[in-house]
Amino acid sequence: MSELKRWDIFCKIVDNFGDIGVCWRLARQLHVEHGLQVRLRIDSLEIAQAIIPSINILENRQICDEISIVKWDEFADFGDAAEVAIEAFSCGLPPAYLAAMSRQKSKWINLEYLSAEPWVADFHGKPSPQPEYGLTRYFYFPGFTEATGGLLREYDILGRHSDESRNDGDGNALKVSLFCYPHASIHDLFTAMQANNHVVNVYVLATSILPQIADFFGEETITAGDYFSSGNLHVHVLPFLSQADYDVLLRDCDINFVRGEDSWVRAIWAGKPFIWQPYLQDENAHIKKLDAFLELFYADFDAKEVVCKAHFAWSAEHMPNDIWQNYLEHLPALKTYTLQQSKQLAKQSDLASKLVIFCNNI
Ligand code: TRH
Repeated sequence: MSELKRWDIFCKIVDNFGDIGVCWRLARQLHVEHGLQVRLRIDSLEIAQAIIPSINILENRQICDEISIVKWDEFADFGDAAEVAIEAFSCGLPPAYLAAMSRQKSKWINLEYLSAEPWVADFHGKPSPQPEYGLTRYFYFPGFTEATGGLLREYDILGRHSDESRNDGDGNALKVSLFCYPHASIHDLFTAMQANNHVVNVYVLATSILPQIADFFGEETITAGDYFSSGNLHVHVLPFLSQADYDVLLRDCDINFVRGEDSWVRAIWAGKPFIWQPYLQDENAHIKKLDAFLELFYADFDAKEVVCKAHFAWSAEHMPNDIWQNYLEHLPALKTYTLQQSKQLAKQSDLASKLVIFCNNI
């Protein structure tokens, strides 16, 4: 049980949905599984609404699913600081709030981005004194080993697998979900799928890739609910789902294309083969992240090269026919291996539980 009851999470939405996706998941888990009072301070309620549909964008203070949501802008009145302040992804805490933290002697955590790179274990938990405020800022690194801050995972995640299966006619057809960045070569992937022997149902989530999908099928625009087919490729355009419904889709598909941070972790918990596209970074830092993850996750997989080739091709904005075909040939073995890895990782303590212990100990 945590002695520290009041927690504030500060979230600045850089772009996309990863920042708020992670913060919302963490906020809910700290409340539901650890009984904490959580206040989530967000700079853009409009973008957050995609992840928290019950948000009223006109209300600066509100409660959604038992989490207090506060709009964070230059007019915000911070009042008292919480006992623990989580600064998500080095978003920077406002000076007025830091002054309140200083009076309150709050704990200050900087939640970092997830990476499987080995250096993470050395930096996780390191203090950085901030004499100006008489506080210490701690770096909290999520990660894939016990020496890191762990992965976000609800306590019952592996028990959520359902028997329900998405049925679109052909029971033998492969089911693939597609969530990727607009620079990915959807054209290559669809061309490979179209010509392949396997019938494929692709579930495209309505995001910024819709123009590329429209382009492939020679359409002006497309929208959620649309369906297109060509050769063995069948494309179903789905609306942007709730996090819970997206999890169901991931569990239900045979292969999941995921990206960024949170959908990547959810694909792991879904226990199904997946292809991860890291968020583009300067100096190819994202390729180092990809490499480190592939080395760690597929270390004991016989056909590791096949999976690596598919990942590197996808991140290099290609998906040649032969790479896709080869990937599919190893799908049964990959399915068994991915589930086994998912169960293995789930044996480690989860991020929220480790974070609570960490904060109570510093
Ligand atoms: O949106 P992202 O690309 O976010 C990225 C990364 O987090 C990256 O590390 C960060 O630097 C950058 O943003 C600013 O991908 P990610 O992390 O997978 O977040 C997507 C969230 O959206 C995740 O919580 C799952 C959720 N989601 C849904 O709820 N419904 C959907 O239909 C889909 C496709 C996603």
